[in-house]
Amino acid sequence: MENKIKVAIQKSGRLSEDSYNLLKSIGIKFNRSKDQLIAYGTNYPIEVLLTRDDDIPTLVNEGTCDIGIVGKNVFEEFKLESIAKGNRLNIDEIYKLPYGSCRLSFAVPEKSNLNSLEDFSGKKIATSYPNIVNNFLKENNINAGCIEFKGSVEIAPKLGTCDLICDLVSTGTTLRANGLIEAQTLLQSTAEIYAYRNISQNKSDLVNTFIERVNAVIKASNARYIMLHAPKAKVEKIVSLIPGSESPTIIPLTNIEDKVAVHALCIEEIFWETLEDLKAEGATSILVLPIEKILD
Ligand code: PRT
Ligand code: ZN
Repeated sequence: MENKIKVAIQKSGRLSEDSYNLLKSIGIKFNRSKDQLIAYGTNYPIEVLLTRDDDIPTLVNEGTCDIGIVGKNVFEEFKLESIAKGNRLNIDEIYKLPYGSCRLSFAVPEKSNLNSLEDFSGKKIATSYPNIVNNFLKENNINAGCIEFKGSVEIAPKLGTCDLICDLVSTGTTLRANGLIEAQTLLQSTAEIYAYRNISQNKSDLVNTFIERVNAVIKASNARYIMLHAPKAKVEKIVSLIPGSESPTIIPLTNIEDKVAVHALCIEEIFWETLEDLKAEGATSILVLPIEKILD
């Protein structure tokens, strides 16, 4: 049996660069195939398939790939379509990533009188996510029709094809440019790691190591190591101001009787205001260092 994991990521699009960088950040080095569609790990038993994002859930669900990185929006649509068709789901969501964030929302023309969900009854909704939308309408007892669009959903109301749309929104600029107002949100999405449910034992160890490494890098990305000198009388107060720190190390200082060094790992971001508060309590020589990896 092949002792190598296969990972599918988006070839070119909004998630490509972040996904490729994530693989590099966990220490994997690659050689690309001649056609550039597969990248072979040179120092980890891994093959990375570069593909359209829409194909990723199917590749993982069928076990062609062991892991896939794709937006939750794409996965949810695949899941609901599979359920509607009575197809078996062999794919699990295993890790939420901090990129690709967007939301799937209804949007209505500025000059419409569609003010609440109830007003959508009897209307036509253009979307690339018919299964998510139909499921939402059903759950909310709204009787509206869906028209499937593969792209450029935002122009559909102007063309008179629909009354409102349901599409991904990030900054909201595209909606505004098309005279649309965001209404109800159906789904919050980010890129996520999905895995094949029936992974063989020899591969599952490799997948676990892969996820542990991802977790180590992602946890570290917000974390900081803080070092400072604190007056002995103020140690308790100063430690209480350090955000998300677990049991800081207190070290005596050579030749300085009334101060100690405090070292702490902070798993939360440290803002300037916190540093200013620490200083106000008497902390000196404050150093904040980035962290590359955290293994628990
Ligand atoms: O070619 P392939 O099929 O692989 O790519 P694609 O064209 O289907 O997808 P792509 O690369 O556009 O997006 C990949 C994934 O990025 C999506 O499935 C989401 O999970 C995520 N993502 C994050 C977004 C956005 N933000 C986003 N803003 N995907 C699309 N958009 C579009 C949206 O559809 C709308 O047209 O951007 C426009 C809105 O953006 P704002 O900033 O104007 O609101
Ligand atoms: Zn796509």
